[in-house]
Amino acid sequence: MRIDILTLFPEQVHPFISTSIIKKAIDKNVVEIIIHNIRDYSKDKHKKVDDYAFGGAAGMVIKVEPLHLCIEELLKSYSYDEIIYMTPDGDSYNQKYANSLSLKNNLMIICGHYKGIDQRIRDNYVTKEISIGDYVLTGGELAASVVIDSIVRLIPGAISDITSALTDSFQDNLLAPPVYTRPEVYNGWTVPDILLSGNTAQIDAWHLEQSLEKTKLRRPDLLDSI
Ligand code: 6GU
Repeated sequence: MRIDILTLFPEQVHPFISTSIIKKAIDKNVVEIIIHNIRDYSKDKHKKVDDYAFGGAAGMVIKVEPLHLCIEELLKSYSYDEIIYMTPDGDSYNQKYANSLSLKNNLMIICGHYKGIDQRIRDNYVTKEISIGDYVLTGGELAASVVIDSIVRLIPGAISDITSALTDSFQDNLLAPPVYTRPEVYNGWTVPDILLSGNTAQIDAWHLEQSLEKTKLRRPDLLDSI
């Protein structure tokens, strides 16, 4: 997979792709992530990339030209399965969405700032608009990083234990059951006997029961969609 990120703040995304699973996936050529600074495409002599909103709305808007030039430059060399704009007024992001994006080859992700980007970019290029939750972040960079993390870990080869990704919370619309590791007793605190029994059928049943119980308590809305 190739992911192109368009941002005014490359330094916010950079540390994220230089560590952990994402870094390993890049090193293993499972994914290629290229960050583009929108400001490099400004024709303005002061490299200005934002301007006042027409109609007098409060806040600055990212101008159409630098985004247009940056996108067109990339389109000369690549075609994209999706051109994604990160925005709090986008569609809600969830595991199902992550699963579907993880199957794509080329993604472009545009990060907004201030009051957002000129609508004409959204109308003419963007194919998906994503929000990661009902709160407002300063910019799309953190949200893009969240989306990239959730996608890359699903690509075969990115994490060594694929069953680990498949048994995550949400993968079956259930929250994950509790987990324990050695020692069996610590500070007088014990591990449920069933997990030490070696009876895999009973252990699977226990996991499912715990998942259902937790989901019923914390996220009953998830059970409606099963
Ligand atoms: Cl994608 N961007 C911003 N700026 N804020 C958000 C968001 C995105 N998703 C939730 N809040």
